[in-house]
Amino acid sequence: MQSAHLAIDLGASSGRAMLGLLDGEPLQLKLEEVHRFEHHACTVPTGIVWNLTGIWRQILHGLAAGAARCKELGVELTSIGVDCWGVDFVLVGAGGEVLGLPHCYRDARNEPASDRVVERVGGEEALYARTGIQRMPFNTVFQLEALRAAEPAQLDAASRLLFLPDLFHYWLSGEQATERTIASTGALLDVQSGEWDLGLMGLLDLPSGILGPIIDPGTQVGSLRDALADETGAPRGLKVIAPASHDTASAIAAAPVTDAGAPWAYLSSGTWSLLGAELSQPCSTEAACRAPFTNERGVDGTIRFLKNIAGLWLVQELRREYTDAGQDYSFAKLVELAEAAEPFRTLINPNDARLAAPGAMTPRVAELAAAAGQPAPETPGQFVRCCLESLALCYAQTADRLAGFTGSPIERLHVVGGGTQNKLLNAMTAGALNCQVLTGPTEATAIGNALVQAMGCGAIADLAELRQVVARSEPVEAATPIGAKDDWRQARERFETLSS
Ligand code: LFR
Repeated sequence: MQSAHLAIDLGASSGRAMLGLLDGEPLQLKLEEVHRFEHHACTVPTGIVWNLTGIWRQILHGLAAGAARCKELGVELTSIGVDCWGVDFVLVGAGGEVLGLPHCYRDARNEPASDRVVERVGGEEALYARTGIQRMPFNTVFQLEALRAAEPAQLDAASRLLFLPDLFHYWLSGEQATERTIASTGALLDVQSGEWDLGLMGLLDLPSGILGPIIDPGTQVGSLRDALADETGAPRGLKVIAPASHDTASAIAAAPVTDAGAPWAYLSSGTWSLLGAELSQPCSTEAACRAPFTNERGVDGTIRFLKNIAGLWLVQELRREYTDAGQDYSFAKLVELAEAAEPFRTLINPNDARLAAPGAMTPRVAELAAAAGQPAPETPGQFVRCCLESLALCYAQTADRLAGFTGSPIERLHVVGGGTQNKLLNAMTAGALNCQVLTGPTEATAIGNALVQAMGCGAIADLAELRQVVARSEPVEAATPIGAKDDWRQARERFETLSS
């Protein structure tokens, strides 16, 4: 065995510990799930917060399970690294103490804060020109303003801002560092240099001293604290290596691209759908701001030029609403009902801001449909079909806009992540887009996480080799389109009248 890497992959409602075993000549990766858990954002009087110590406990369970599995296999655990959703953070004091619970990015307090920040910096385009980040109300720069308004004492006491994966790396190793891909989600970096935009902090009267050293993905943060090694049975001195700590960056790193020459795009599909291209230089023009596309940082100095699309969040919230009402549909059942429902009955703009907050989804979807003069969905199948078709059309629209920036039509879309299990959505995506749609790996985030750790250990040279390993290790399927080309064309014309 060449090496064994434990990828802790945190999603917005669940987390997993995945053991990545790297072996063979040429190298191949075998991935095993050793621990999985659910977690829930909690509503408290001050907003929606994450269950920080609950997640931490589960990370330790994952570490113990990974260590035990390695012993069983007779291999040495080489490293551990954490990836997580973007933008959310904690402030810590001089003694390393966490000053308050991290707020969930869907907290309503961010919206008005984002207006105040945009006004202060002279408009949305001025902010974009500096940071190259798509305006989303939850960007860390807006969350900091919301925090300043609601909990100013925290900012006064803060000595460091840590994004959630940075915090877990700190708790694992005792060392504080900020990883670049996760930092880039916050709209706090200078788009050109990839370093903190200290001028922006000044402009917003935010203390720039809370921004610490930035490290690149694959950098060792430190070694596992002895007390944790003893508690979990993990080897003493285990390397704690920052992967691409932003989950989307890890997922895109694991796109199984072997001929990078042909124009390809990616769709990281899960709670969110992130569709874009990999660029070598940022693109922060006014047109990119309007599109809008974001310039997040990726592995090996790449730029993730992508758009945030609502994603399977819509279906997850529908499901939660039905469950709360006593109708217990599995995700697979909802997709099956959608498949049987009438095509193209109702289309919505999946990115409408009214759909972003947690809560009952059916009234909001019905409201959007009514406003657009369309029949409101009535059955679960109709609601889910409406969401999936609207997502596929939004993917097609975004791919076309993307081609306008990259200068050549997309020939191939790599769909990666948990959303690839939704075969109906894959088929709709292939129907709506005019290019080849390849799906897999499903576990892209954990694979990217583990392999960037391997890069950090010197087992893999660079991103190109990393992707060769993925392509060798994981099956990739071509999606078969559903629906007639003409129907998709007409639906797309309808969709264009709805979306911004
Ligand atoms: C996906 C993701 C997106 C980010 C959103 C909020 O899980 O990380 O990339 O925009 O969550 O953090």
